[in-house]
Amino acid sequence: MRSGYVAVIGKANAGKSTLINVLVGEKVSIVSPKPQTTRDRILGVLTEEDYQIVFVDTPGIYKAHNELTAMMMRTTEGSAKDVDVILYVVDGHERIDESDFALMKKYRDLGFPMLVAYTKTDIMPPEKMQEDSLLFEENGVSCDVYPVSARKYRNLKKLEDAIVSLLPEGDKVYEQEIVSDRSEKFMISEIMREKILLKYDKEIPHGVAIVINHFIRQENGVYDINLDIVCEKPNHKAILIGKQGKAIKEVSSFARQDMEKFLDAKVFLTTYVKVKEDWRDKPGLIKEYGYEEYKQE
Ligand SMILES: Nc1nc2c(ncn2[C@@H]2O[C@H](COP(=O)(O)OP(=O)(O)O)[C@@H](O)[C@H]2O)c(=O)[nH]1
Ligand SMILES: [Mg+2]
Repeated sequence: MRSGYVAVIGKANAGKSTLINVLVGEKVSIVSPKPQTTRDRILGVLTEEDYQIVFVDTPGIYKAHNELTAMMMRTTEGSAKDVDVILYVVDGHERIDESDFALMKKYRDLGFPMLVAYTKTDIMPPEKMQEDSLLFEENGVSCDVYPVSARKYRNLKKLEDAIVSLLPEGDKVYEQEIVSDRSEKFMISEIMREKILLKYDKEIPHGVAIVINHFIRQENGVYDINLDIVCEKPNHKAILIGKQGKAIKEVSSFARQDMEKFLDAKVFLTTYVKVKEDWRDKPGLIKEYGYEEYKQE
């Protein structure tokens, strides 16, 4: 039996969370086309007969501009420390530049075995990959690069096998049926945030936190969920709600449908929009909304 932790690192939006969800086979981390979708360190666990891979999803790497994003960066840094393998994810359809290579080298130099997943190959011309492979050589990044597509399930088994070959011998850390270290309640708040990321633009989704007030399964099996959508400014609240509440109704309905799929049960969802001025710069509020910097014990 082989088992171990694999930190999934890369720039914002590279496709880290999508890749983990597909490899684990269940949604453990939300996904959107916007950077800063993932705010926490989230574990996604893949268990097979003779191996267990514990993927460590991270907020990724980008420039922090408030206390929340600064904390997210520290979480990415901290998560990359106590692992067995680093899986560096690059978005193949974007231009790969020096900063990518600098990051890859930085993580390689930490001394962990490293693999590169070169993802989104489904939306790029095949010749780009050849050009990029020269760039990898020129920049002295000599670790194995696996071209994959999470969306089209391309080459994933090869990547998985390569990861397993780098894991140490050892027993499982998690029980067979566990796919994440997070609670149902956490995933419910994340699903709400995902739908907000998909629907609203600019700073609005990045300034949103979700607070679950009630999460109760009634005797008839229906979940009664009541949550607050906390935003940063009164004008954000107006946009979130929309004309005659149209926008919030729509986004809540999308969220409810996904929650029902996730819980495999009917959901009765009520949402309220609240304002907490600039909460992303207030450590007390950041903590109250459930965000904590990951630190090794
Ligand atoms: N076409 C395509 N899009 C992808 C693939 N993987 C991720 N994406 C998209 O890339 C965006 C960012 O993905 P996400 O997993 O949230 O990136 P993260 O910030 O690195 O975790 C989302 O819109 C995904 O749907 C892929 O293999 N192919
Ligand atoms: Mg992510």
